[in-house]
Amino acid sequence: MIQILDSTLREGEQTPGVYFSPKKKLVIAQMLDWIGVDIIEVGNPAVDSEIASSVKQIAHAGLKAKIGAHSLCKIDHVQKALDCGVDFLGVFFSVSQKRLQKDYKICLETAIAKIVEVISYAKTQKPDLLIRYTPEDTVRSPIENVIEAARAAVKAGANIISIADTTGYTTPFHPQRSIYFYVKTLQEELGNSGLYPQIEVHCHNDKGLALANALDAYRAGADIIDVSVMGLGERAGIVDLGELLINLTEMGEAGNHWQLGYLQDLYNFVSEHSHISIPPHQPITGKNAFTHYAGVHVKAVAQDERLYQSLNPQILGKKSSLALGMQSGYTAVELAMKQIGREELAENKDLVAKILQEIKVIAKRGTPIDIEKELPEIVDRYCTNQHPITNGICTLST
Ligand code: HCA
Ligand code: CU
Repeated sequence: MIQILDSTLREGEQTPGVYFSPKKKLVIAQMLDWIGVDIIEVGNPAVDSEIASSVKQIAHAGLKAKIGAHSLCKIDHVQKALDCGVDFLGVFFSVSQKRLQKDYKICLETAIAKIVEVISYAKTQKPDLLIRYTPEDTVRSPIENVIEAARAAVKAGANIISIADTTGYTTPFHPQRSIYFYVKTLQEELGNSGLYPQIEVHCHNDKGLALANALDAYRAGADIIDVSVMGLGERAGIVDLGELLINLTEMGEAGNHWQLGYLQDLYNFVSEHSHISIPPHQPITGKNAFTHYAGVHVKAVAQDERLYQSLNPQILGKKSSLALGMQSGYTAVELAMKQIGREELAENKDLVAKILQEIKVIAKRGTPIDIEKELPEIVDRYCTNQHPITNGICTLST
């Protein structure tokens, strides 16, 4: 069964300007746990003592999810992570030719010796620790280097090898540049050595392909997929949690054990505290994700929502809704009037037509019309006993 690793608190906090206090981090972790993610990556305890105490607090909060720390390939970083009592440790170190030469200034053998030393240390200190090794920028590194480093890491005690598309380089269907190719090749090459680690994927969204690549990895048989709330992360971020879960759910994955009803609250919380708003047209959690607007749509949806919806909003604890504006038709106004409790007036065809005209004029201001607030005011303007259209049937005017 596919597992989800949420990295909102680690990768997500690498979004410029984003900071979650330890209290907020705990709330986010709790909500992720209710949703049912398998691993929560909280951060690198060596970066800051506040992050360390947060990792420790969440690791001891009694959550079902495994709690993880991120770590550079350094013994002192690993030790700080271990001191927090985590269940999971992610160690990353690139084996790309360029990185080895230009940044680290070491050869592959030295790099592998370092990776082995650090992983063996962690495994010895805590044998039941789940250890992930990530050859950072995996997909732009020579595949031979990746295989060699992965083999050594697994032999040293790594349980998981993560394929990191650190720069959003991969493309589905490309023969060598797809994450599918990397998952299959690693599984095969490691399998040939009698090694069967779990394969994780970490897909960045630089070309808008993070979700597509994650699904490509799923198709190839990856075991773990990294996500974050709102896809937060470095540059264009990573895979969006809600989008991935809905896609996997729709494919019948994981026996629907995710509690998708908590997604909206989690997104609202993260949006509020990251000061990054959710775009209205964001799938699943955007304000308009289940809102119908143009006349033809609303008329059809009034008969059967599925005519313009492939997803059932109820699985997210949501309902579909209606918007009013320039594109609206008669049915939308009628339905909106019923929604605000003016059923009796909704039967007055002349009145509905007049209100529709007025709505089309208001729409020219170019911002959404609030049905609950603005429509009653519009209706009330017609609601006087003297008004020729509503005379005698308007019950609410005083
Ligand atoms: C980073 C890079 C990383 C690491 C992923 C991992 C990436 O540290 O910000 O450790 O599995 O995209 O390669 O997020
Ligand atoms: Cu990343």
